[in-house]
Amino acid sequence: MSCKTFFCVDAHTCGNPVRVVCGGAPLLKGVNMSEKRQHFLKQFDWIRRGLMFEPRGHDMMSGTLIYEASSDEFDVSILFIETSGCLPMCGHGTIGTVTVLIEKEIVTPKTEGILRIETPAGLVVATYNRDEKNRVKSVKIVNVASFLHSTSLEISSDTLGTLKVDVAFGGNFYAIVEPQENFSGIENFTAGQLISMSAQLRKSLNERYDFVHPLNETICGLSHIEWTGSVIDESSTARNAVFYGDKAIDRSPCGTGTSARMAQWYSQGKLKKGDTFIHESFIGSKFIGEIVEEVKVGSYDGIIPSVEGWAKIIGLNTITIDDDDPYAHGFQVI
Ligand code: PYC
Repeated sequence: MSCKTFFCVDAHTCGNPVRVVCGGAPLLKGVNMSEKRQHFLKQFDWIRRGLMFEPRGHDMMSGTLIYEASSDEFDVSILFIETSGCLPMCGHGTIGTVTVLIEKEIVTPKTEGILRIETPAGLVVATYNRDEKNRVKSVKIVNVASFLHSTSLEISSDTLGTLKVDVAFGGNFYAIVEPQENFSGIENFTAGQLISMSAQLRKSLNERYDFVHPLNETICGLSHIEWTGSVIDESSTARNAVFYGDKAIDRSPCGTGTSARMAQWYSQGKLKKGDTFIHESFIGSKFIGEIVEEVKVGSYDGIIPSVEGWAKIIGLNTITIDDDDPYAHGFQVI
């Protein structure tokens, strides 16, 4: 019998959960986080399932495991875990993790105010500022290169009929569903309705098309559906509802989804370097995006986006996964 203990700080970023595992993560083999992610997926995915799924987590649960930086280039390394899997990159997860690492003094950055983070998808530079109580007020991440992968892919939705979607990469691949003849926009749907239509759409898109990162073939497959629609607050630029896992709608505006949407708008000529992009979530919380740089990603014209948001710590959580428990490795009710 074995019982493994994980020391976590639970937080949320603009409403979406981030469980930061500060102690108990397994040692991983690999020269970088991309290789370590492969090792984790092969041997330790039970940790992700145990910490993310019920009874220790829930359908929306998302988190990170913290590792020592693998080179002097970085202050810290992060592995993302979620109900949907082990993501190459997660924006809300990074914003929440930076807040935890700084407020709880788990990592001391080489330069105050800047945290250089190694993620499986590459370097992400976070800048943060504090309030008068020394709490982290906001975190801005300069994300990995993002690009529009494909446009106007036709796909059949069991519920809505034929849809046309663009697919963009912002750290994960997103199918972006904009209002069109058969989809009137997220404001006309409940979260439950969006969830009920998403899994089939994702499966059909993955069966019909290939989505592979041009510079890292371990980053492949369409994992998220980004439904879009009208803003709640007129000062916002756009609004989305990102579906992930099997039953989740992101409560935050989704950092990698925001990056993907900015890359799409950039390619369509609707957004240029230096422009601000205020993105609303399904619940109305906001991220502020900006195009920092224009770059090439393989043969794609892409961008380096930044995404700014806030997070709050909500508690300390010591979690055990005991082999004796029939639900040690978690379960999901779908
Ligand atoms: O913020 O990048 C993000 C994210 C990915 C999945 C859920 N949130």
